[in-house]
Amino acid sequence: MLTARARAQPNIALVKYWGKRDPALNLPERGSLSITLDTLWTQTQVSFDASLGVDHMLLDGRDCPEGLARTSACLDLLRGLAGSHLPARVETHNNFPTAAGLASSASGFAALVVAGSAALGLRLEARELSILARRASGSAARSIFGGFVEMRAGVGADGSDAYAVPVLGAAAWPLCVVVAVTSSQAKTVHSGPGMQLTRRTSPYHAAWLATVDDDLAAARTAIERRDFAALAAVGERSCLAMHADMLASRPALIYWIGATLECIHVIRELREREGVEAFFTVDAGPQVKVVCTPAAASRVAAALGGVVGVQEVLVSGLGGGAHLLGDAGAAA
Ligand code: 2P0
Repeated sequence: MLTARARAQPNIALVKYWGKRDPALNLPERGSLSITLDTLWTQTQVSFDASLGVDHMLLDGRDCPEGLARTSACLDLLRGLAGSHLPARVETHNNFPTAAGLASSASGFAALVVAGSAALGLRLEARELSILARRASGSAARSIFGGFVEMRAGVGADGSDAYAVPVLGAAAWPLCVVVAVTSSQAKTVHSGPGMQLTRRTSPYHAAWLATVDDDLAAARTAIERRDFAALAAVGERSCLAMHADMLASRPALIYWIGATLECIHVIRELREREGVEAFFTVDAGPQVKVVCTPAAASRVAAALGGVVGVQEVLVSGLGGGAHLLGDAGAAA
C-alpha cells in the first residue's frame, strides 16, 4: 500500500477571483491575491491500494459520495503522471465547520494533491502542485503556499502558466482574520456554476475584470510597504466590485443575508470612527471575514459577536503552506 498524509489551510482572497477563461482546465480570467490561515486546517490521508477496487472517500469519518467525483478526477491527474491505475482511499478531516464558508475546497484539494502525489512517489515542485490543485479548485492553487500569495492567471491555453506564487511569508506581516459565521445553511449556487452564470449574463462582468490588475498591483505595493490602510482600501473595493458583478447576474446571485451587511457596517464604523485597523471581505456565501492587526483582533471579535444573527466567531492568524505530515517532512 502507498500512503501519505498532508495538512493544508484555507485561504481568504483579498483581491478576488470570479470568472474562468476555461472551465475545463479551470483557468481563471484574472489573477487573485490571498492570505493563508493557520489555526484552521484540513488533514488528508491518501492510500493507494489495488485491493480497494474503486476510489473511496471519507469526510470526518463518514462516507462522502458527493465529494467522490471531484476527488477521483484530481487523483486521476496524479495517477496519469505516475503511470498508475491504483484506486485510493481518501480520509479527510476539517478542524473547522464546513458551514463556516471558509473554502474547504481550497484546503481540501491542496492537502489531497500534496498527500496523493507523495503517496505515488511523485516528487513535484510547489509550482506543479499548485497547477494540479488549480485543476481541482481555483482557490486551492493558493493554499499550496503560506502567508500572502498571488495567483497568476497566465495566458497559455494549456494552463502551464496559471499557478500561485508566494508574495510574503506569514511572519513578515502577522495579520489576523476574524470570521463571523452568520448562517450554517448550505450555499444555493456553488462558486463554479456561479462564476459561469455571472460571466454569461452580468452586464458588469467586463467592468469587474477591468478592476483586477490594478487592484493586484495596489495590493502588492501595500504588502511590500506593510501599509494596512492601503490594503484595507483595495480589499474592500475588490470584494464589493465582485459582489456587484454577482448581483447583476441574471438571475441575481445574492450571497449576503441581513447579518452580512450589518457586519460590514460595524467594521466600517470601527475603522472610520475609532481608527481600528480592520477591513471586511465576503466570498460566495453570507459569512464575513475581517482582516485586522493582532492588536485589533479581540475588539473586532467582540464587535462581530454582538451583531444580531452572528452565530459564531472564529479567529486565526496567518500560516504556512500545504505540507506532508509524518516522516516525509514538508513539501512546500
Ligand atoms: C476567491 N472565490 O478568490 C473567490 C471569491 C469565491 C469568491 O475562489 O470553481 O471554489 O473550484 O475553481 O476555488 C471560490 O472558488 O472555485 C473562490 P472553483 P473555488 O476566493
